[in-house]
Amino acid sequence: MTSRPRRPSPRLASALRPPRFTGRLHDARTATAVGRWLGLAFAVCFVTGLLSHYLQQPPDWLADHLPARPTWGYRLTQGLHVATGLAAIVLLLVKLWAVYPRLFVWPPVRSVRHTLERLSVAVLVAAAVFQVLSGLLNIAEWYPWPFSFVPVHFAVAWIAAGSVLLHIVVKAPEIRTHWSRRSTGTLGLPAEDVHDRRSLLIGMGAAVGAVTLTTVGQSFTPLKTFDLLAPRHPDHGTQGLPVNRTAAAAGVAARDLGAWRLEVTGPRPYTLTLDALRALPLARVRLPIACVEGWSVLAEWDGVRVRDLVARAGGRPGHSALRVTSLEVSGSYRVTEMGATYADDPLTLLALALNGRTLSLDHGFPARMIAPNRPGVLQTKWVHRLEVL
Ligand SMILES: Nc1nc2c(c(=O)[nH]1)N[C@H]1C(S)=C(S)[C@@H](COP(=O)(O)O)O[C@H]1N2
Ligand SMILES: [Mo]
Repeated sequence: MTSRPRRPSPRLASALRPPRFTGRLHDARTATAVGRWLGLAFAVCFVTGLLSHYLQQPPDWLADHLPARPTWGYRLTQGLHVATGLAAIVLLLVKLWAVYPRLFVWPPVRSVRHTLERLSVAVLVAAAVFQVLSGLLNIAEWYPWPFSFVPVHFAVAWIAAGSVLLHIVVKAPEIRTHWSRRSTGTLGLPAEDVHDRRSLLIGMGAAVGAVTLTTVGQSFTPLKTFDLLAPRHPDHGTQGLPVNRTAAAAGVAARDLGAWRLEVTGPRPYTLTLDALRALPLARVRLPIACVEGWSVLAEWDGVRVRDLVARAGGRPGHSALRVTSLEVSGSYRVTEMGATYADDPLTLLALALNGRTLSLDHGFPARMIAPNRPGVLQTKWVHRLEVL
């Protein structure tokens, strides 16, 4: 004996039915076409992000071997990190648009395998959205969250990278089918689809181009005229250089600097007044400040070579690292460490002047660090103590 299953009323049934998507661009082919650009942007962003991370927080065994060359290295890699991250926002939106009808696939779970696949996509989407949004808010210096940006952005990068790899492996058959243009015929897709897809991709390219053109001038200064949307303009700031942390924000006031002395500790410790420092042999270097937030500017710096200060304190050339302490009252970059390659580099200065004039208070008066191929956060301002380690 079988009992007839109870049917829901027609109205309820139509309310429960998932929406139907008739647009033809919500398909695997579009997802592949957009996905390869998104994958490329994520790959560049991930690698440059790792570089930035290990330049800022190297493990002990690496700290004394970080490369101080090329001088523009960090400027390039961090410029790319922020540019590809911004481009990824556009690409991610198009990709999500192409695939979102799958959220309505019914029934939502079909098998263990299907469930796992959907969960992995959920993790991927969450991690990708988190990375581009947290990065965007970071360059705007807006932190509307209770955690600290750097460790969380770093950790989620691994989750994103892992889930992208998993996604590529799971989707490999579809990616292979749709990768090349030639597969069109074999799939028998109607011709108008090709044109629609091409229009979508051209629109996406134009949007990426517009975002890049209006922001990349913050680090790629030949395009600075078009830098309309980036949070920083390379020319806006005192002495021709933007200021991230002002003296006021750091709690450094001109009236406290009267008694300033540079203290250098090591086997032969000493202190120097500003006049004594100025009387030492000075060097002039052209080096960029390259902020982790993506902006960078080339400038001319005058100061005392750090290797000379280290040698005078009895440090071993090429082997001594430094701990640098700022007058700043509090803040994550009050005390920084400099590995031996930087400390020994002839271009690394304790700078006293910027673009031909004494450092302004906002740029770190009386003395600041400037070293080649280093993240801006480590170019410590308002230096007052060097410990030769
Ligand atoms: N003591 C101290 N130095 C610091 C900072 C800081 O917060 N405290 N900020 C750094 C950051 S994030 C950057 S990008 C550079 C910017 O230098 P500028 O303000 O002279 O352009 O200074 C660095 N030096
Ligand atoms: Mo910075």
